[in-house]
Amino acid sequence: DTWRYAFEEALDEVQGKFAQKFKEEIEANSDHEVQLFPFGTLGESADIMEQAQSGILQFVDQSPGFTGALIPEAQVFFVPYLLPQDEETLAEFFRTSTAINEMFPPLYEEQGLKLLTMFPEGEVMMTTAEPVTGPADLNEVKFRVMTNPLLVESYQAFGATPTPLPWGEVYGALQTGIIQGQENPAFFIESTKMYEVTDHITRAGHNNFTTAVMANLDFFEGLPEEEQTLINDAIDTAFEYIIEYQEGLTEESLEKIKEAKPSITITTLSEEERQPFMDTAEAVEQEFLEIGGDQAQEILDQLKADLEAVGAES
Ligand code: 6CS
Repeated sequence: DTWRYAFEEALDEVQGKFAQKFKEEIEANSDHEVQLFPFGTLGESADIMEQAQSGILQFVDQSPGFTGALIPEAQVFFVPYLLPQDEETLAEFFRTSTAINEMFPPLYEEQGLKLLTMFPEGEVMMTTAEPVTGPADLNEVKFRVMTNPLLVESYQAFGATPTPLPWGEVYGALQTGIIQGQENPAFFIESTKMYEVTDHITRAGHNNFTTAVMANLDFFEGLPEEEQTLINDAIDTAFEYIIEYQEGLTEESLEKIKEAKPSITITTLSEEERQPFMDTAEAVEQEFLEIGGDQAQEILDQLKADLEAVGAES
C-alpha cells in the first residue's frame, strides 16, 4: 500500500528529516510505500490534522502548539521552564515519560488518532524587532504564537501582546510589521530566513519545541500486528536518528544566521534577567489547570514525576 504522511515543515527541516527516516525504514522492511507531504503541499497544520483524522492521511506530524484546542491537556508543553535545557536529559525524558507514553495516547485516541511518538526540536528563542532583556521590552510587542490558548496566556504573562497565527502567515506578518516578534528553534529561524525580518534573537531558556507524530486510529488498528510492530520500530529508529541529527544543530544554525546577517544580535539572558520570566511560570501552570482539560492535574503531576526521574531540575 501507499501510506500518506504529512508534516508541518520542509523536507530538510527536523520534522522532514524524521519523516524521511521513517519512510526509509518502512520501505526497507516491507512492500509499503510512504508518500511524504511537506508543509504547504496540503495546507496548514490544522488542515493536515483534519485530513489525518478523516483518514485521507495515514500519518501526520502536528505539534502540541496547534493541538491545544483539540486535546487541551497537550497545552502542558507551554508551561514555561518546565522542560530541561540539557538535550540528553530531555531525550531521556521523552523516551521514558509515563505521561507521554501512557497518559497522552488515550487522549489522542478520543480524537481518532494513534499517538506514535513525541520528540523535541530544540530550544525555543524569541526573534524581535527590538532587543529584549526583560518583560518590559515585550510591552506593546505584537508577538506571534502558535494557535494554542496556554501559549497565548504565557506570552501575556511575559508582558507581550500575543497574536496566534498559523505558520504560513508569519514571515509576511513580520515583514509588514503586523507583528514584531515570534518564537521558534534556531534551526527553523535559519531555514525559513525569519532572521531577515527580525533583528534580535533572545534566549530566555523558557521552552523547548515539542512535536508529535500520529497515525489515523482506524487505519492503525486495522493493521495486522506485525505491521503495527513495523511502524513502531520505524518510529523508534527515527526517534533515535532525530535526537542524534540535532546534536550541535542549534549552535550551527545560529552561526549560519550570524553569517547571513552580521548585524543580528544573539543574546543569552542571564539568570537574573530570566528571573522575571521564570516568575510567571506558576501563574501559567495554574491557568493550565483551569483550561487543560479533565486530566490536566494528573498529566502535570506525572510529567513532573517523569522529569524528576530523569534528573531534570525544576
Ligand atoms: O512556528 C511554527 O508554527 C512552526 N515551527 C516549527 C519549528 N515547526 C512547525 C510549526 O508550524
